[in-house]
Amino acid sequence: MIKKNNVLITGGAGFIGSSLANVLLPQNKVTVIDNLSMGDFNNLQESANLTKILGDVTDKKLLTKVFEENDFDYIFHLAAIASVADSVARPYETHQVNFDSTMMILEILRQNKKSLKRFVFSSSAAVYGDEPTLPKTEESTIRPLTPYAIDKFASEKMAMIYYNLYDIPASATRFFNVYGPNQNPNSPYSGFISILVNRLRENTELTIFGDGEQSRDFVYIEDVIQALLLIATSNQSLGEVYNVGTGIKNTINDLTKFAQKFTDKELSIKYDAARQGDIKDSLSDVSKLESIGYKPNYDLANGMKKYLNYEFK
Ligand code: UD2
Repeated sequence: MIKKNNVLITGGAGFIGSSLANVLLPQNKVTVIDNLSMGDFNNLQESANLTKILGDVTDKKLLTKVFEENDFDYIFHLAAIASVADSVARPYETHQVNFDSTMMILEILRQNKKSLKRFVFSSSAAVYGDEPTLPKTEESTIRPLTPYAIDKFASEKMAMIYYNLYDIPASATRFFNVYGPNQNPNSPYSGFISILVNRLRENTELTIFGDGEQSRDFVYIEDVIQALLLIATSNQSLGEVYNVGTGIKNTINDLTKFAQKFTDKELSIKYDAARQGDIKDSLSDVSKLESIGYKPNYDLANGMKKYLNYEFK
């Protein structure tokens, strides 16, 4: 567990960042940087331990100042433009956020890492692309198909190189499909589950792209926080990258049926053409993460029950 430390969370007002901040805040000083493109400072608990910075991770002047004024023990670099499709539409702009910001932070740390214990970079299962062998281990073929996936892969590799060459203590995660409270449903590229829950709440039409038989490894936010904390604190994880999932896959159709049954609501559903570049199936092998103590506590049914109870309380 991380206690009495100074922690920086980029993207700390977003879904994963704010969930992590809220777990760390009671016992740590937490600085959050966020440009509120998807995040919301209201996701964060009020706390004397919290410093909120409204700003962009591509702003070198701002980052330099933040690092001059603070001595961080842990850095979780979660800020990103997390939309694959957006990276296809705006490859250069997303590259600046998804790669250049990582490089900039690593470079600041190379010049003065102070008392840094760990830099954790958030990568994505997108790096595996459409290579069909399942489940994905960290050694599986990497076949990035979009600027997003390339930037994530390049960032995680760069972090590992900064560990090997310059002794910056770095680790990386490859998130599968994360879901839970405070995930913003308002972008067309928001996570499917956040959109589904929003449609149930507002009683509006849900669009399923493709036949709905595509499957994903959906991992509940609490298990993701467990993984982030383990990766940040384990000695074994230095210079290593980890899949973060559950090792179980579910289809979009099954998930939709489950959510309707659980909430006793019937949705109007429109089936539309599959999204360009959509992956048919995605599934993680989490044995590497398990080797440092990870034990997912939520399968999809339990995670959805908790999430839906929270949303419909
Ligand atoms: C997830 C990540 C993405 C990247 C990728 C790696 C999220 C939000 N996105 O993309 O950042 O890491 O994995 O492979 O976690 N869908 C619908 N209707 C909707 C929205 C989505 O049918 O309104 C479908 C979508 O076409 C896809 C599935 O639901 O087949 C899951 O979509 P997603 O956007 O939640 O996540 P994914 O796997 O495309």
